[in-house]
Amino acid sequence: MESLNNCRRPWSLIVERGEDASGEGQGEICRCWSPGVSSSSANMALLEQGDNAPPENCHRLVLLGSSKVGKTSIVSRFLYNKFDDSYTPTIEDFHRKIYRIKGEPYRLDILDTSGNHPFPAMRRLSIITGDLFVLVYSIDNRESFEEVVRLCQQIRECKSQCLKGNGSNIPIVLLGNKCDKEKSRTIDQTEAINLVEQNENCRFIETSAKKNINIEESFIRLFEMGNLPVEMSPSLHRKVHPQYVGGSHSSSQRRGMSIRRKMSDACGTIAPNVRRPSIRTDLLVAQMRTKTSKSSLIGESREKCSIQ
Ligand SMILES: Nc1nc2c(ncn2[C@@H]2O[C@H](COP(=O)(O)OP(=O)(O)OP(=O)(O)O)[C@@H](O)[C@H]2O)c(=O)[nH]1
Ligand SMILES: [Mg+2]
Repeated sequence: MESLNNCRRPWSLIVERGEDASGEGQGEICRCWSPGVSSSSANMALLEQGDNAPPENCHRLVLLGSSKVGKTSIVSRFLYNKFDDSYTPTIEDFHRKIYRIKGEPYRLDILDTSGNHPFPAMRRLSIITGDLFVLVYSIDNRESFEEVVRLCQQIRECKSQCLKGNGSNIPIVLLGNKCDKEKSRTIDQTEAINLVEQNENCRFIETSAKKNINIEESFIRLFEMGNLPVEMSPSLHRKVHPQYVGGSHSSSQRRGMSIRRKMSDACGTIAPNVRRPSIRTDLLVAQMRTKTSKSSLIGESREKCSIQ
């Protein structure tokens, strides 16, 4: 991290966690710190706003798929615009991004699950608590495609039980990842298209986390399907340090921005050191949503949404 004294531009002093130091970072990263700005009540912390986001603005996105298909790499590309060639198995990773869009706070939680799913009950809990789903297979791995077929089915069944028939509306994007490995392709696009055609509110996109192909597009598509603001996408909001919402852009910064982003007041930050809510909290939230969705069938929903 740059030291305070060595830095020429005061607004660039704060390095957002996970920023790509190699310069590969996704366009402009906006630091809203400036010498005169303090964390006064007028300049309310973005993180606090996120904590107070109304339930309808809080969403959980869950990534599911076989091991090594690239789930973690997709999240890393989306949040940090980074890619790592090495492989570290995930047990479960939880990320939180807080936004302020058109003056309103939003919270996006991202649950990156394990492809090995050693605990089926955990996977079922992930499905119960998810609002939006990213199913990932690798275009060079047939078994991983068969797994997304099963997952699609499992999500629909599980959500239909919990939401009393509304499960088919849950937004799902199916990602055929590693499309940079065309020579090793074993899954034809038509197979994936057939699968999404059998499912309502389901879209298919081929991606490469490695080459950064269609990653942002996939998330934008998912946000649109879930009626979430598309400004949640990395190139459509300013990235700010967690503590600050205010601050201004330098004219050189504004020149580098896309017109769409100049027009938008949206900003967002990755919340540092966030812990996954406890299973009890997850279950309570799921139960609350079940109640809201079909208050007349509470008892039955509770019974059927059990974790097996
Ligand atoms: N060629 C290529 N390799 C990729 C791509 N995405 C991920 N990888 C590589 O594939 C391996 C597995 O990626 P991960 O993102 O860790 O896979 P995962 O699905 O999270 O795996 P689990 O955590 O075990 O479930 C890593 O070595 C990545 O570098 C891609 O788009 N193209
Ligand atoms: Mg992983």
